[in-house]
Amino acid sequence: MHKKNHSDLPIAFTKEDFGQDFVWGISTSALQTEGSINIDGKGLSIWDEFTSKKNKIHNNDTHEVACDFYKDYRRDIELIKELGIPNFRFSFSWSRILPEGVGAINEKGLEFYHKVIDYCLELGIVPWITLYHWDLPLALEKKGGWTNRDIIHWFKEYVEVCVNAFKDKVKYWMVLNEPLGFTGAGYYLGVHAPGRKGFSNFLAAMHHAVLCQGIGFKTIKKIQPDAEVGSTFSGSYITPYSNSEKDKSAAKRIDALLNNCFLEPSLGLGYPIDEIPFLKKIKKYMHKGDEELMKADFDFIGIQNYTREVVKHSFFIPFLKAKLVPADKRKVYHTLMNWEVYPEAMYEMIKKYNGYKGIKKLIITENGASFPDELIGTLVDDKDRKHYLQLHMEQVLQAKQDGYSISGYFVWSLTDNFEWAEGYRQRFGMVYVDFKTQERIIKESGKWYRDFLGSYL
Ligand code: IFM
Repeated sequence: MHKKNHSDLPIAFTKEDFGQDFVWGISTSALQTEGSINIDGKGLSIWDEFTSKKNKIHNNDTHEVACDFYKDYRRDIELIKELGIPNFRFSFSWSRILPEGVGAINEKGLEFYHKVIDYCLELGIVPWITLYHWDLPLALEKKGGWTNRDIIHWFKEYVEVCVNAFKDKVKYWMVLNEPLGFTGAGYYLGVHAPGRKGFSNFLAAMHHAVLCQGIGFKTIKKIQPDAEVGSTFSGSYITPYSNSEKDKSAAKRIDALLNNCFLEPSLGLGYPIDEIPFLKKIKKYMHKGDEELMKADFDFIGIQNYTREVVKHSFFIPFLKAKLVPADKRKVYHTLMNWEVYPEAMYEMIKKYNGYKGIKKLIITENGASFPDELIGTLVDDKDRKHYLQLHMEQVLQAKQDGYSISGYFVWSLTDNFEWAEGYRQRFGMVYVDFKTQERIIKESGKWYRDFLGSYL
């Protein structure tokens, strides 16, 4: 990792600069934090099976305990309170609520989320719920998972159960977390659960995820018309490696694939087939009336930006003819994930999504960084992360001051947690977790965020 030479930056902005109504928060997910993967009636998820296989996860780490949030959710909600963060975004585990994905409800699962939400509300913290953050019930994967069109019925049933159970307590719902992530890594590259590969799996999964976005939105609104419903998308700023026409057109294709494929159909724009012609193969999975089902008049769109990607033409990559040039190869400052630290990407993404007419409200639902944190005595002096967050928030503010609409910002993440195939080596938290003892230590970045937010709670 190239070191950035930064001292403590005197930041030139305050929370007030973002305006009274700006939403500040922190994000986590069920699978990455809860642990307790098969107790109290929970069914297995695709990740429970995937992590039990050898050499799928760095160091063969598993999420069996993770942050032990299931057993001690109070500890982390109290930390949110201590940090003065007014909004907490977390997800429900589908297989904790419906162990077989459909059918019998596990009352203990619902009871757990009632306790979590009640405790948030008691401490004055607003819960923001993601319905699907990558942990499909294993029973459904056995029937084809996201590649089986029946998922539109399974998902609808799950959404109905959740919204009926929590409509009196939850106002903010997000349908999916980063659909490109779970379809791309899980069904195309095979590096995430369920470990399937191939282009047809990917296209089928993509189309069904897009349908679920639309159906999920409409289902929530039908049950709870006054809910604020959104969905979240990964958004990386894309630039060409050189000024050559080939690199420029490769960058356009990657931009369409990474940033537009899941969002544009929900806005009624269909798939970006003009930009990526091979996407027309997705029509094979489309039924009459799907264009309408895919639409969702979201109240807000969540953008999850971490970096930019630099794209080069590549003759050898099938269909796309494009590849990403990793940050270390470009010798630029990067995080432990090998993601370039490029704060202007945040500005560019806000600008890009402001260009869509159909977007009503834009919120940064994730931004954060993994660095090799060191616990020295009782201190984790994570200057790099603090600096990263400040620079990105500065870009959010700049975009807002330049007239782009942007209404909120959530940090990923509260605690260090299970970073999917990377296991525990990637620490994104503002709170350090000793995974042997479950001890928590607020990092310097967390203390800075607390001071920045002031006395919200
Ligand atoms: O940890 C993930 C999260 O689950 C989805 N967005 C990106 C984060 C960092 O990789």
